[in-house]
Amino acid sequence: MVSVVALVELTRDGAVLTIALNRPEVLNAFNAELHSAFHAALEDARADDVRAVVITGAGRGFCVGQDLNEFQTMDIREGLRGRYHRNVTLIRELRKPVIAAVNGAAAGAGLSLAAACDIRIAAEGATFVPAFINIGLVPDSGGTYFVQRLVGTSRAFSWFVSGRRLSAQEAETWGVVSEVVADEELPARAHELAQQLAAMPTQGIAWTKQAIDSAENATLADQLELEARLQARAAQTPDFEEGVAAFLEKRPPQFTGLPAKPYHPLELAVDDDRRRWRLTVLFRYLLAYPHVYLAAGWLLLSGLLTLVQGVIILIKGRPHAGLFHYSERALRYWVHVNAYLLLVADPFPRFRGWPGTYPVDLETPPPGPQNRWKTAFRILLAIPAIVLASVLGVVGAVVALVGWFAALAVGRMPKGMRDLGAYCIRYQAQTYGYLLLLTDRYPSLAQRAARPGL
Ligand code: LHQ
Repeated sequence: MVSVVALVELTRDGAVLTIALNRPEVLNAFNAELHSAFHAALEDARADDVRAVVITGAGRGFCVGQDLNEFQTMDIREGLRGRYHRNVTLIRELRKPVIAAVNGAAAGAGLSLAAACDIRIAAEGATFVPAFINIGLVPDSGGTYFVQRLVGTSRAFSWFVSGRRLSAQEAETWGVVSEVVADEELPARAHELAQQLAAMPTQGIAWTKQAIDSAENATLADQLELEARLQARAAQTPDFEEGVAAFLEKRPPQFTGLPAKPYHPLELAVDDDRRRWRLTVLFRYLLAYPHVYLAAGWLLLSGLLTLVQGVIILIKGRPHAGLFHYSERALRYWVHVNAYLLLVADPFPRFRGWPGTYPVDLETPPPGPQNRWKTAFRILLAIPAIVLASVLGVVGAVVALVGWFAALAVGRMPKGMRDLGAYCIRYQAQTYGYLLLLTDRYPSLAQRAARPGL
């Protein structure tokens, strides 16, 4: 199936989505319109049934970065933030492998784009040009971040300041690309690789991506913890079950890429080991103070924006993706903060509500269609859930108070208390998520079975 979304050509084959930048007359240089179309395509790539993504260029170029004809009229800093940064971030956040099939010149921010992908394969005729310095600019769009990781500090510096055009063969020798194929074979090879990856356990790939991204700047202790947390989640997926069963039965596995089946689209993932640092337990309420205010303010703001979202859903039948992700992160941040406050987890939370950054995390669905009736009467419908969530809020606070003494005494949170605290947060999060129009599924008292051992 092929569809044309403005300046980006999308091709879908099974679980593989191919995104081809489509301004061949300027080697796919980015202008505002191409950025928007590319962003929309990356949003499409978030869909659960897309399990691998290929990014390539139409015509003889991959992407040559900023369209130099548009330069004069753009606010550079805002242009970078509003266009390039959000797309590069989205690629890193995609919970599936992203392959850059570099078919021709990758220059400037086009080189950064290729470097931001998980895997790069190149056509023999492809070239890699850190064009920035040639026009007196510095690398941007993550160029220094990703290229330094690929080739090392010294080589990255020499390359960037020389502006030298690298051939595909050189790029392979340097480790910029993992494979070089004949020009005419690139699309087929990229597709074959994407199909192979799409048939693998997608959740496991997503968490591998997350762990590798975090590795560079983590301490060994933190990285070991992250690996353990992610492994605990991976072991809950149907693909783990299938992988082990297939191995024991000596047959090839049939992976689905599905996450552990949630009872509810907004599910709490608890990967906490119940160890508590007594010092921060002692001052927990004080330490959590700034977070609590910020989380409440952010949720309130999201609540106001939900009025707009409600109108959008009533008109279009589905939420606006940007507003959805804003509220989603506000709610996730609230979950992290409450888990910290109620001693359901121990590390000091980060301020941004990013997924996978806290042992008690909120799993969320991608923005999907929602029932208009349930949207129109959401507040009325939610009243029983709000009452129950308030009761559970009090229960959680009482449990945390008792747990506070226990954690101070033994340096661990008793399992029952931790689980009950998590249960209260989970129901409250589902209620807020229902109110914030993240899902039209009613909050559920049933929850998926806890994994033994935690
Ligand atoms: C182009 C471009 C181009 C327009 C080729 N724009 N037309 C972002 C935002 C905000 C602030 C600052 O920074 C950034 C990041 C950046 O990306 S800055 C870096 C911008 N990119 C460049 O400086 C690359 C400029 N291009 C080149 O150096 C060459 O085109 C390379 C070496 C990539 C390829 O060379 P050739 O294979 O010889 O192709 P060509 O030069 O003949 O280009 C083909 C056509 O594409 C040509 O148009 P024409 O009408 O003459 O056929 C070029 O004008 C056009 N084109 N790059 N960035």
